[in-house]
Amino acid sequence: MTNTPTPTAESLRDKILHHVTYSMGKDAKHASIYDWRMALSLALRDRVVEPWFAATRKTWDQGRKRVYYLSMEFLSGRMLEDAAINLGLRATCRSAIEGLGLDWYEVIENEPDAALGNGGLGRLAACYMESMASLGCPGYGYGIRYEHGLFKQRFEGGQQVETPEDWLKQRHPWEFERPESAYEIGFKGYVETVDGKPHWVPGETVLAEAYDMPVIGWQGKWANTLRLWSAKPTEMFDLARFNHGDYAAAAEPEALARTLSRVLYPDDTTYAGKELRLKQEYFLTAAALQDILRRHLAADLSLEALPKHVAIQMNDTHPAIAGPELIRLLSDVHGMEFEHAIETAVQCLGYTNHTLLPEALEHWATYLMGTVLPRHMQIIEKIDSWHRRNHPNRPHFVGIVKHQEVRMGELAFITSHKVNGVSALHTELIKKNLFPELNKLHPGRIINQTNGITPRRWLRMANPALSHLIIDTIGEGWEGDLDRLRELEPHIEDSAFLDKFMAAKRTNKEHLAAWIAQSEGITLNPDAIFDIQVKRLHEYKRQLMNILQTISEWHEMRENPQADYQPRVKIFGGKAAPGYYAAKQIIRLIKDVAEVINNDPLIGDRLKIVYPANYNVSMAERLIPAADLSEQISTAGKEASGTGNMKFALNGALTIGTLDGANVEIREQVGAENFFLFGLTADEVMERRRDPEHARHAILESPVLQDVLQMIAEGRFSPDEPERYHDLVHNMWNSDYFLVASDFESYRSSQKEVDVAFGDRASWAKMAALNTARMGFFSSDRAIAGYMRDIWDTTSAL
Ligand code: 8GP
Repeated sequence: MTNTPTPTAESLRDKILHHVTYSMGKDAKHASIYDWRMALSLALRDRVVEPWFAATRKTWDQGRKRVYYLSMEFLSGRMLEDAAINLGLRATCRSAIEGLGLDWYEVIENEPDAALGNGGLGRLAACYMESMASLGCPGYGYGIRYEHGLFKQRFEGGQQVETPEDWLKQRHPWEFERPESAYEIGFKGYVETVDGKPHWVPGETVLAEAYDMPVIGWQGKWANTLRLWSAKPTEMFDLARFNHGDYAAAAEPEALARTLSRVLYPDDTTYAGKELRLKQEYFLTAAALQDILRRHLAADLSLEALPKHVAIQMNDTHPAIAGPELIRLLSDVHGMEFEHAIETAVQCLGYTNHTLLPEALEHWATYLMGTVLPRHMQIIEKIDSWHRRNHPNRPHFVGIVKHQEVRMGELAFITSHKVNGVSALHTELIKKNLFPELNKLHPGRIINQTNGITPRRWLRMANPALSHLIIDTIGEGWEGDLDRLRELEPHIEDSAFLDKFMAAKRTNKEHLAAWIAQSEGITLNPDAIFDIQVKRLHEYKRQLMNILQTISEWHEMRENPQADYQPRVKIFGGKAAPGYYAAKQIIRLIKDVAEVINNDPLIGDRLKIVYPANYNVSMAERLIPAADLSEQISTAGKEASGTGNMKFALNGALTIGTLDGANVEIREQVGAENFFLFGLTADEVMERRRDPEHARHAILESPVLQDVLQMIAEGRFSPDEPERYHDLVHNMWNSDYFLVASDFESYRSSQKEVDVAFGDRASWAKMAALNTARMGFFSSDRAIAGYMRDIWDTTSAL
């Protein structure tokens, strides 16, 4: 698509020098690493612009349908190396940088992560943007340009401390500011009737200004746009007040408006019900919809034809106000008949659900909705009556507004033509438990699209050692057609191949060990099992069960020091929501246990625990390729899908896991014999909870768990404050909602199987390599192809 010749290292070096001089305004002699990183990014960005324009032209020339992905979160991580990979220029960039006498890693690691997301849902949005570009699916991502992304995590005395993240302190080389693309967004006010029609008069307005980032697909064949909105005041500044010397008051309107895009809400899977959050959600959605309609109308297309040209995907319910807003724009602003506006909106919209946890389901008090968005509250009620009229036989409680609350899940469901879950199991649970009545009224509306991950970032970029082996073995091209990894299978019987597979893993483990030695001051044995659990801290993810099992292992080693143990390194990573006390206590416990075990002379390097601070996308890129064992141990029925589980298995880690989320499908793909399964199933979990004494019973049946809990309760890991974990232990005995006790023994014996299996390196190597070879299904290209076919009704423009 691009006419520019492929650069050589020399020509690229000249471009970098050009940008250091003219974009950064620095003499090469005095340029800092930051300047060089910026100059390289700008040189690469220059290469993206042409395919980006070409893709936009083609979309319009061919009258292509456009997909709009609305998400409050995009957890993109670093962009430089990813762009280099997709342009096929990583090696060229590296030699250009080294030709300038610079260290490649120092340059790429200078880039801050774009952490505009909390976890799974945000990272999925980033993978999906990359796959849409790779598949040539014309589309836009719409999000918020938060000034501060997810907080930075530090540990003080073993406790999590949060500090603000400030990725925009430096210039962001990948974005283009579009001051001309700005929309007024209203809040509050009242609804009046003008010429017999409702008319909303907002009481407050802010401007949403666009910042565009190109998203380049694999091999640079297509590029889409990620458009992030930044809030600006409609009037900059109150000059009259300024002239009266009231400087603080003069700046007030600006400060207030900017609050809207100031920070990402740091809660993962919890719902807070704060007015600012509702405003952020509307801010994103309203700006996106105005932009979508403007573009559509500018192409001389009728609003009747909107569903033919536009598909809008809502990433969870956060942008679910899109239904009422689109109906408002079509009917109040553009004069479409109300019911027809609803039907048009429904044909355009799709809704992806990412969690079943009751505490995560959004619902807004009607008084708040009515105050912040008075016209939308009316429209929501009209949608409800329309739906009731169309389904007179529905049970009385089915609807959007209930107990003076607007339930955003029901709203998103009713205003979408397709609702999807993110793994086979999760989709069944949505049908059965979350929307059983709506599912009966709308059979076929709920479908499954199992999540996926981009193999470009999560294998090609993050794991050069394994990628090179794969290329040497089956050639190039698997990055864009991940099912081709199956061609590795015949090599599984070849011991030379397996040796190389394990050598690649060993290289990654050594790199990780070197980084941990330097950052944490802990020496790791690269021959140990690298057993990793990285994800947000949540009780349902059961990091607690992992550390309890670790304590039991340690205790056993001390009791029986002569026995033969596989050395292990337990690595944890992840952030707890700032207000989530129980999760923070689990972090503290892990840290306290690490302190004791890592300094136990009887144990040496047979067991180590590390918990590096501030887990983020770039740390994941370091850890995952070095893992032998992937911990996916959530209470069955709670993890919608997981995507970390896919990244690990693709990189040749074996999974120890429950039958939850996508684990089920991963196990089917890689083979039950290459997966360490344990624990209750989702149905058994429901059953077990009926026993109010389940925790006590399970603990009484496990003397090992009793000992472990006793040690914690006695302050063995918190001698300075022996009662520190009394609440936690009390909760284990008396409530244990996530069934840690019930699954403990099964988990522990599965871990014993891991030890045995790891003892036979040749057979372990086979299992690990089979995991890589059989993970093709989990490419986000497959997932996006599914969305295009089943939800968006569109095809590739390539
Ligand atoms: C996550 C799910 O917990 C995870 O299982 C899934 O893989 C991922 O979404 C992508 O589908 N859910 C969230 O991240 C989530 O619900 N976050 C919102 C509350 C912010």
